[in-house]
Amino acid sequence: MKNLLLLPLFFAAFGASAACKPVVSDAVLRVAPGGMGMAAGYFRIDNPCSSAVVLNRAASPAFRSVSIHQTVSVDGVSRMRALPSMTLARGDRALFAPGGLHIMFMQASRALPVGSRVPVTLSGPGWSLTTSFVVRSAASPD
Ligand SMILES: [Cu+2]
Repeated sequence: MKNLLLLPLFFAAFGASAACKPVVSDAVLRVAPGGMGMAAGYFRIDNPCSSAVVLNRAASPAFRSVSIHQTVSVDGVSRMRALPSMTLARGDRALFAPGGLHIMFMQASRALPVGSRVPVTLSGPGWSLTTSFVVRSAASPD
């Protein structure tokens, strides 16, 4: 009986270890119109871990170039710039959404029909996570 009571404590401790990963949800990939092989990735990322996590790499077998981008407004003109890394504080979350943070996909190596899924690996020091991104057209409202 004593051992059974200790089990949840063990898992709680394990969840807070260095192997803890952020959680990605609502991942979509919006393909730019015109067949230029470009797309933007949007999702929500939560850090349930007991320490900060750093995201500094994104990759996908469906694209030759993948990077973390941020859209910023400079003198009223919105521009995209590459973001070498982003840090999520303990318990924090970030939204990758149009007009802000996004994953920039370029040079698609295969067709990307709407509704299909593309694996994307996000990673940082000490963690790596592969998520299925659902392909949407850039014009779709959701
Ligand atoms: Cu971009």
